[in-house]
Amino acid sequence: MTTDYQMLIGGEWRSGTSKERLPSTNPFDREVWATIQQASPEDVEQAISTAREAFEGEWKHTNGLERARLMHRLAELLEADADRMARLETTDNGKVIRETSNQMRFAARNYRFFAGYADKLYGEVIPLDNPTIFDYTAREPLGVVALITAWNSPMGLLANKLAPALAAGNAVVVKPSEQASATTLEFGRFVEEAGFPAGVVNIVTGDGRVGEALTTTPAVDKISFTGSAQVGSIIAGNASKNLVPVTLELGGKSPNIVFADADLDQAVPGALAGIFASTGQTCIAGSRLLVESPVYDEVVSLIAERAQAIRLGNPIDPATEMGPAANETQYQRILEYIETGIDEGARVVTGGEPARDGELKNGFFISPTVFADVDNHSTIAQEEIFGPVLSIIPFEDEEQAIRIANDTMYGLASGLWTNDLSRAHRISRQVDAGTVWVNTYRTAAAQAPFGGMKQSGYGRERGAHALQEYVRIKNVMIDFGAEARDPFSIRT
Ligand code: TXE
Repeated sequence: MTTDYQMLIGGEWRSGTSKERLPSTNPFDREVWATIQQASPEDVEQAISTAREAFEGEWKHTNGLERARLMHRLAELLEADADRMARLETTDNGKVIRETSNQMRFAARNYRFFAGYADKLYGEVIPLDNPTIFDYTAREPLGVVALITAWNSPMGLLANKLAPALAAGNAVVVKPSEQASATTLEFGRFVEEAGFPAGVVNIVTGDGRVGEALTTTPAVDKISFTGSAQVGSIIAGNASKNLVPVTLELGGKSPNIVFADADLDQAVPGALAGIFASTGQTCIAGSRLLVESPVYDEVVSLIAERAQAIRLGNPIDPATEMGPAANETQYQRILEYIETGIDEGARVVTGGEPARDGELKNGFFISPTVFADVDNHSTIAQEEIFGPVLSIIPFEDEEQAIRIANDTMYGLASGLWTNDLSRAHRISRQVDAGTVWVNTYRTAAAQAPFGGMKQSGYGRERGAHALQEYVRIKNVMIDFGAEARDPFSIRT
């Protein structure tokens, strides 16, 4: 029996007016287990206009303390149901349960973090040259915000956007990826149960056409998107026609740099976490491993040995370490990149093919793949594969490491393994990446800002900086001097 999910528009669960449905496939067994609605342009328009009504109505007058209370309640509901939600997400996108379980709790943590800001959106009092003018700033919500997410971490990506958007007092229309919409829709139930006014959070589903309808209209005040650089660029182009501001969290080709002085007992698991966690389907994947020549051979063989020992299996089993690719398109795409790597002359150290043994036979499984002696200018070192495929690249010294690290169009994350404190500081400042991890990788915190440089996007998520993406600044000047002014000269 398949579940037929509906959409949340204006506080009501509805089918789409087009009657079109899209299947949700479990990537472990390729069974269609649910269907989602393909929203029509009219459905999207309706969602935007109910969000507008909700914003202009009750929500605009809901104070920060009440918004915080609702957000804490939302976090509580998610925490209480985290195990079920994790199983659902694992069924939908194939991420291993140990990862989705943590992600649910981390998502809840983010709602709590931003709830703390809801009643602390202070402005500033600014002293001017003119002592009779009282000047202050106010941070106001933008209005209606469109939030578009990808399939790899639906609930995590949503929290990055929805938590600061609600804390700042906006109403939203959410569109999850057509490849994994279930948890976002279930989360809509928590929104209702928490007591948010109807229409503050709307959820529409469907493919890129729905995203397009949401991002080509002047009726939204802001767009926040996580997905590919290609679609990010289309959205920024469309939004620019209406001068709608955009926050973009796009892909990466992140360098993970191992120096010869590093503690390899930490660096090797760090490198594995960077590329094989979540089957490499994360924007922060450390997909290029740069290794200093004195330890190059040792690191290559340690990584190969550990990669071969990774336990592939049903992602719903807590013992499984790596699950399948999330969908057929992604599976084919990863295999094509592996072919390209081989054709371009990189050395396959391990993997390089689908994994089909035993219970893996029906899933989109690919063996953990390690390429060594990769040329940084080759396709597999430049393009985001979004799969369990590591490119290892040797380097001779710091200067060359930085040059290689920065030689891609992306700039999302980076890792650095060294016991030399000065070098850690030096390199951290020279790498073009929104996040630098030193002696750790894939570590996240609600308080720390996250986002890209170069074609990895712009704007920041998480941390206090994220609030800035969802407010507008107003400056107010009040003249309390009694004197009449010269109307023909600017007053300073
Ligand atoms: O992403 P898309 P896909 C990268 C990764 C992956 C590739 C493709 O390399 O292999 O992107 O994944 C909506 N206007 N990342 O195809 O197409 C779409 O419905 C507006 C990196 O899933 O970018 C979905 O909700 N919206 C990334 C969302 O955009 C449109 C995470 C993302 O889809 C649209 C995922 C349009 N014209 C993939 N077309 C990361 N930053 O972590 C599609 N969408």
